[in-house]
Amino acid sequence: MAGNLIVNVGSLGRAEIISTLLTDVMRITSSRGFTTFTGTFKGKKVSVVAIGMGVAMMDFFVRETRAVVSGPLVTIRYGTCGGVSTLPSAGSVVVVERSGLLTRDPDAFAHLYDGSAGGAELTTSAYRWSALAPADAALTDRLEACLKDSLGRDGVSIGRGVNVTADSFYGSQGRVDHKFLDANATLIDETRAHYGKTTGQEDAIHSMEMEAFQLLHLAKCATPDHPIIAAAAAIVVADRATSTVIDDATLKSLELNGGRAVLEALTSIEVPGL
Ligand code: R1P
Ligand code: URA
Repeated sequence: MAGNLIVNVGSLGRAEIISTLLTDVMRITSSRGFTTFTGTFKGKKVSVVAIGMGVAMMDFFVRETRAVVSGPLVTIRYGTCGGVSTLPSAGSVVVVERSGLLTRDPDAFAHLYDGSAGGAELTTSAYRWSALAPADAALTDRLEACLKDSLGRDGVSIGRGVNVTADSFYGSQGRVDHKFLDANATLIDETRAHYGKTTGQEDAIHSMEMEAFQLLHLAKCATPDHPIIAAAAAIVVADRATSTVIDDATLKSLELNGGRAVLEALTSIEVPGL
């Protein structure tokens, strides 16, 4: 059974690495495909849950965890992402201040359904950008401070900014695949321009991944008697402008040391009712 303090990650490997920092660990895998490690960190009960990928899995995680945990739920996403800013590079960690959701509009491609349009170009954007959902401010400040403390001393750069959660790793993250019509060759630039305009900051977006928006959005939709306090950070595994990627040893070190910082943040935040 999960505790009130939860680290959620995508991959089982990352959850296993972070769970080595807990004592008295119990491991459970559910039929949903989630693996939960529950143990103790600095005297507090903490769970680390591997939830898989995408908005739908985050939705399952938040709603089904909420259903079985009483009292405030405090959760930090520690994921990986692509770097889409001029600032963070592969190997840095980005703290998510706010996140938008980038979705593909399937109806923009509906003219292809009867087979007569061939490879016709679209005349309008086939993508939509949501308003930005904010992370919990106090937990985010704590998370940033803990990451700087743990990783900053190894020279890892810690950025902070807007994240974009995409509904796909491919089309909606601007990966051009000539085997599909995705109308996405300029999508990253359009996304930068869109959030640049709505935030008034030219270089507002830092990261692109697939879950953080749903976590922050649902936390804000939680009813007052069932509060959810949520924050997120992500390791930049690939810089989209330069195609630089980090190696496996660097990733594992960022998972372990960043994971320690996430556990520090979760267990040191004061939450009324906990
Ligand atoms: C895509 O490879 C996956 O990596 C990122 C994305 O959000 C998506 O889930 O996060 P995780 O490494 O936490 O899974
Ligand atoms: N995860 C994503 O969703 N996108 C990336 O580019 C890297 C990791």
